[in-house]
Amino acid sequence: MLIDYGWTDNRQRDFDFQSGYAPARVVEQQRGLYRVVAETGEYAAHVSGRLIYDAGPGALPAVGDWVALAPPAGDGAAIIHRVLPRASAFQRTDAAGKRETICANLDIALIFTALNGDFNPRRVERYLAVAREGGAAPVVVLTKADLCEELAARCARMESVAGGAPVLAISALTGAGLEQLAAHLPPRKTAALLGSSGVGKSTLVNVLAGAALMQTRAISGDEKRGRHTTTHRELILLPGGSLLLDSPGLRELSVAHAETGVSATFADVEALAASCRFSDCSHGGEPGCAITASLDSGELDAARWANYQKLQRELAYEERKEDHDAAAAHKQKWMKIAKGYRALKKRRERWDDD
Ligand SMILES: Nc1nc2c(ncn2[C@@H]2O[C@H](COP(=O)(O)OP(=O)(O)O)[C@@H](O)[C@H]2O)c(=O)[nH]1
Ligand SMILES: [Mg+2]
Ligand SMILES: [Zn+2]
Repeated sequence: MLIDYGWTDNRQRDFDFQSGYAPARVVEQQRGLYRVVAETGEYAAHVSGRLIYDAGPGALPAVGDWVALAPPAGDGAAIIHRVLPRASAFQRTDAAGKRETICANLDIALIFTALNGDFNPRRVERYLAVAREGGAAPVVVLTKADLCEELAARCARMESVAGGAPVLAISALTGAGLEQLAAHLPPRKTAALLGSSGVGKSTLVNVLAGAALMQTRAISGDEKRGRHTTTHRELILLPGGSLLLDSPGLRELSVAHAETGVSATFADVEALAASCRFSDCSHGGEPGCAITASLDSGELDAARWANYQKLQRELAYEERKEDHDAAAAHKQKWMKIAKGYRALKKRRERWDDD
């Protein structure tokens, strides 16, 4: 059972069975409540108080995590005592500035974008950066091929930004491309589904699963409305043996910390920039600027260059913000210490006076 969920010989060898805990994988999370799959079955689970107390930033369990579990005694919930080392993870910073893991142990990131409407290579570049940062191998999935009349041109445009990641066109409606997609989803490997709402992620999950597992957006006037969802689950074991992760949190991934991912996604642009005559070239028309030359010749797409600059600005903004936050926290800490010291000194003076 656990092998179906991606448990490997290496993990088996490294797991501390002496601890009395059992290995399990998190398949769903809703706030503090988890569902996990262990060798002996599926359980509702809580995180132990000790783990909550000890957990560093992003260290609490997330969907896809392997954990050390105390199975339930009687009808109670199981308890998660430890999170096993992650092979990869998608994280974000919440509104309060705290790091949070959205999902873990992903092998593949399926990056969805629809072939109709607002077909947008810039958004895909963003997702490519996030996927690479998270340690998952990206596969670009172009959906709703049945609604697209310029399939070959759009595929070629995507390929030009994908940096070697496979690009596949599919239709959940006609079944086109599904076999090619299945070839990228090997058994026991976990693939996260990235992409804006409405591009057809849940529809694809249902088609691949052969069941209405995920709620899909109802078309207005659809008489079938209200009967789609049977079970909600974020990590889904497909009949073909691969695992798909369709978590709501994945919609909120930002490029904020994805410095390495951005570099990998724009390796061509960074190589060009490195070949400018001046090492501090601002690419604003200096002599010997390789970027300007490539933009002029059309070798570098202006929109791609603009997106690279935009993502760099976002990274820089995030860095400055964090420096600012860290400086503020540092100052506050010292002010508190200084205040405590002054209060202590005052009390001492009073004692001295007595
Ligand atoms: N024509 C067409 N429509 C699709 C296809 N896949 C999904 N849709 C429709 O797109 C809408 C959004 O799909 P959904 O799976 O809910 O998107 P999600 O938000 O990414 O999960 C629904 O109305 C689907 O019926 C497709 O391959 N072709
Ligand atoms: Mg959906
Ligand atoms: Zn330059």
